[in-house]
Amino acid sequence: MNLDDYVKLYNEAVFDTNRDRALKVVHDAMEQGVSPEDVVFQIVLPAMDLMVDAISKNFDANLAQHFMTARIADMVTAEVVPKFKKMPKVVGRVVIGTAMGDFHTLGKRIVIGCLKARMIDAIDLGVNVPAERFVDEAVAHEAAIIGISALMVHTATGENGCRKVRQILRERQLQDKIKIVVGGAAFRFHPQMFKTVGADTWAADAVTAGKVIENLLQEAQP
Ligand code: B12
Repeated sequence: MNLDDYVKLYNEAVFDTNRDRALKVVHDAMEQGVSPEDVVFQIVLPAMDLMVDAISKNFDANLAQHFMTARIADMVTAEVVPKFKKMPKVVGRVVIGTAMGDFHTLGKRIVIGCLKARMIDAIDLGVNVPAERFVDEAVAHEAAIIGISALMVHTATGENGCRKVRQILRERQLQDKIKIVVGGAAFRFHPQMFKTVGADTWAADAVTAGKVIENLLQEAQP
């Protein structure tokens, strides 16, 4: 079998939400000489892209499929990346959590899977995160980006969410050092809303989040 065969088998497995089969495909591929780098960049990340297209453009995938694709990507990259010939440089660090008052977790978890697959160190702050904690944790972990997930209009636009994080960054004169990226259903329903709540940018889905955050991190580097 060649790389294309493994790509096909892996895509089938994640679309079937079959974690064990997906992991077996990866293990078989590596036993047959596919490099760990090709596993991540030719198999796992393109499968995430396919899934996002399936869910957002063609509407022929569901939430469970999306979720499992990201979870499997997270597992595979955790196992395979340490086997890279040259350890890829971590692109940067992000702290990410769900806004105060918001307990929705799925979107954030998927985003974290995608970030890790892109060698971005993502620290999960959990749900219902107070604004001060976003900033304190970003400073403590020297993260260049705060990611805020908000699924409800009031947690996206309310005084205890992104607006307050922005205010604290301003008060502590951290605006140039730490950027804010937002996402979640509330922002998907109103794509310009990130500006009114004081975020630097936003992303509509986890794959785009990975790309947007990677670009921001690269810009932030001296
Ligand atoms: C599943 C769900 C729940 C589950 C949550 C389970 C869990 N563990 O997460 C349960 C049942 C618990 C729940 C509870 C509630 N929910 Co609810 N829920 C949903 C639902 C159906 C799907 C959300 C979801 O997981 N989507 C799938 C993920 C993958 O998508 P996503 O979150 O958008 O994330 C993607 C992107 O947005 C982006 N992204 C996400 N986060 C981030 C962060 C960053 C930094 C970036 C860059 C990108 C990014 O990437 C993700 C992956 O591609 C939505 C409807 C909807 N259309 O979104 C309602 C919805 C969000 N819920 C809603 C409401 C009202 C509630 C409740 C108040 C209901 C109630 N009366 O109790 C409670 C609130 C609880 C609370 N305080 O948080 C409303 C909000 C309405 C509004 N206008 O504000 C919605 C929109 C449903 C509706 N149409 O009314 N909910």
